[in-house]
Amino acid sequence: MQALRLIDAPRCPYCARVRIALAEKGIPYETVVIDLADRPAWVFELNPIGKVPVLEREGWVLPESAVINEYLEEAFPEPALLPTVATQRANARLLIFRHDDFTGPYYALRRKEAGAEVAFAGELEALDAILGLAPYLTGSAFGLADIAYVPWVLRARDFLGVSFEPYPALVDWLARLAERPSIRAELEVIAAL
Ligand SMILES: N[C@@H](CCC(=O)N[C@@H](CS)C(=O)NCC(=O)O)C(=O)O
Repeated sequence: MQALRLIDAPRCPYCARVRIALAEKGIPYETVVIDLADRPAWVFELNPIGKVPVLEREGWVLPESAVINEYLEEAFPEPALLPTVATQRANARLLIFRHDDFTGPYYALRRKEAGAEVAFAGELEALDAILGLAPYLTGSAFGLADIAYVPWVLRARDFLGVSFEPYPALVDWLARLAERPSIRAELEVIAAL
């Protein structure tokens, strides 16, 4: 197989999405870690907006975590990270597409903006409601929607001091996810930050 290369930053939750998908699928890859505070100029040659993650495969370059993970799902279909039923696949994509609604309040909370705590609580409540109906965000199987959200949920818990007591289904989901080697590896990355 042609080697995959991930331009990565440990503290980046978008990079975490790709690390988790690669680990779930057991895809071998090389990592090039960059310092987000002092990004090398060549990152802008790969991605004009200078953001990571960036995936490279034999000179072909792909930025954007959600697009990278869709690519991985198509290029490496096993194990599947999207449901097989079209309506459920659409539900997964909708959650990923609307992820900015979740991260807006998350980053506002990180910046300690007024009202952010309440707004982020509303987002966690919404996730908790979904997870009250099924073990994973898009139903009975772990997949790309779970991967899209969990890096921020873990960082909110571990770095922003958010209490998860009001969200029992979310707590159970995190416990289920922590049994997966891909998530355990991320927990180690977070612990080392
Ligand atoms: N939409 C992008 C966002 C990636 C992103 O914002 N990455 C951050 C690190 S977590 C970054 O590279 N920031 C540098 C910058 O904003 O200039 C994705 O999903 O990959």
